[in-house]
Amino acid sequence: MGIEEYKDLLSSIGVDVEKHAKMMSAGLESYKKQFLSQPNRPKGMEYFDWFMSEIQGERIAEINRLRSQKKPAVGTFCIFVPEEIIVGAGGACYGLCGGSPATIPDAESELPRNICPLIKSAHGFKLQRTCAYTQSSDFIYGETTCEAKKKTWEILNKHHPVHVMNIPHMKREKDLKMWSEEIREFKEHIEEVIGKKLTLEEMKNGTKIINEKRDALQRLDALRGMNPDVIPISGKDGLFITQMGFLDDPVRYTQKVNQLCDELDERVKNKISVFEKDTPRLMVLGTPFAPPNWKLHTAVESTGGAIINEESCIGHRYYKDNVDLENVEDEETFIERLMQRYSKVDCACFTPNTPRIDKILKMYKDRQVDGVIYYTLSFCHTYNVEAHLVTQALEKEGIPCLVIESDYSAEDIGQIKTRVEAFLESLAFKKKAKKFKGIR
Ligand code: BJ8
Repeated sequence: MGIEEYKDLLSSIGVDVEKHAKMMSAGLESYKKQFLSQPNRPKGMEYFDWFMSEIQGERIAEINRLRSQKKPAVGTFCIFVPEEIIVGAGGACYGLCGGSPATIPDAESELPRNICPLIKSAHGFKLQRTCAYTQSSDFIYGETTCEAKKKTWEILNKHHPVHVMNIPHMKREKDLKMWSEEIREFKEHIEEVIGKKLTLEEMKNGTKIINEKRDALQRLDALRGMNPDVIPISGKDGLFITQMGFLDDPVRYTQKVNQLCDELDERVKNKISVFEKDTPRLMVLGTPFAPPNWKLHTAVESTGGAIINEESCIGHRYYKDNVDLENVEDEETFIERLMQRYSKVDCACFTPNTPRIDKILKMYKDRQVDGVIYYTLSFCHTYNVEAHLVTQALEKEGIPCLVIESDYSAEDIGQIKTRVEAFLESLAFKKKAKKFKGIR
């Protein structure tokens, strides 16, 4: 079905249907150009292509059907949201639109120009009423990870209900205790929305669903990057699948990711790669890629490189840890386990954040990568400042790194491509030299 068929639904939830249709057709066009033209895509991508066509249609209808049964719908811009509780309540937890430059001019009527584009884009979507996910949500989950987000919630709350969770910036015992309390409060907020108490079994069931989804993404991650001679899927498709994991129904999504992984498994066995032999293998580190932010991946993969992993919140940081449900017999222990899992997230909002650096070095070695790109959104102070510590550690290990700071505009695409090209040339040169010396 096309978006046209959902016009009545979209207008009933307050979407500006005309503007929304224009935006969607531009988005679908850009998707077609950047994704469908790739050679030798796995057959399993057909589902994700279909999902893209229904992203603001059938999926929105599904979410609104849940809401009509008094199930919660929660939108978020951050992976600290305890989605296990929402899914346990039978509801939907999803990422909100925040990756397009088209809504930024509107946002700048209320927000300063010099803050991160993700926040401005997201705020603009609400002001324009062009994100059907925002319009479908009972509330937006906000957190206190960075200054710009924290203050934006106060303004956004005037247009849409926001529940703010206080995320500590250190991980001392007293901080973790507070974190558990915040999770408990979040659970109570969900109970208010649905008008009933949640049982431990329901929450454990939601956790199993999300653990399985993260398992499937870990499997995809390994298939993308752990076989040095084969890259069975493009980085762009890998990123897109991960992005869709923040929107799709988690049970269906897990099944589709696993199906695709079966196909990739075969490709690895048969050495079917989507890139030519010796294409430089790159890992991307840093801030999240909210759809339709495909700028860096398109620049790299159209210039002769392959991205095999994203050390990002739309990536490895999201799925690397699961919630341990072993011997969880009461709510207290359950909340504690959720907190333990979430406190392993190594967002740059924490100080110190050294486990992130150790993890990056390990990921680099495990995946036999040729180089890394440290990507940060403009004006993201935490990731921008942390770049210094990360690049210093990389340098010490002799790991080639390119730092790119960018926003959502198309203005710097040429410049990014030129810098990536030069970086890839130097990597190709190093690769040849290593081969000559007989080292991989
Ligand atoms: S856990 S990375 S999703 S906060 S909004 S911090 S880019 S200036 S998104 Fe994030 Fe959660 Fe951390 Fe991940 Fe910077 Fe922009 Fe802030 Fe951002």
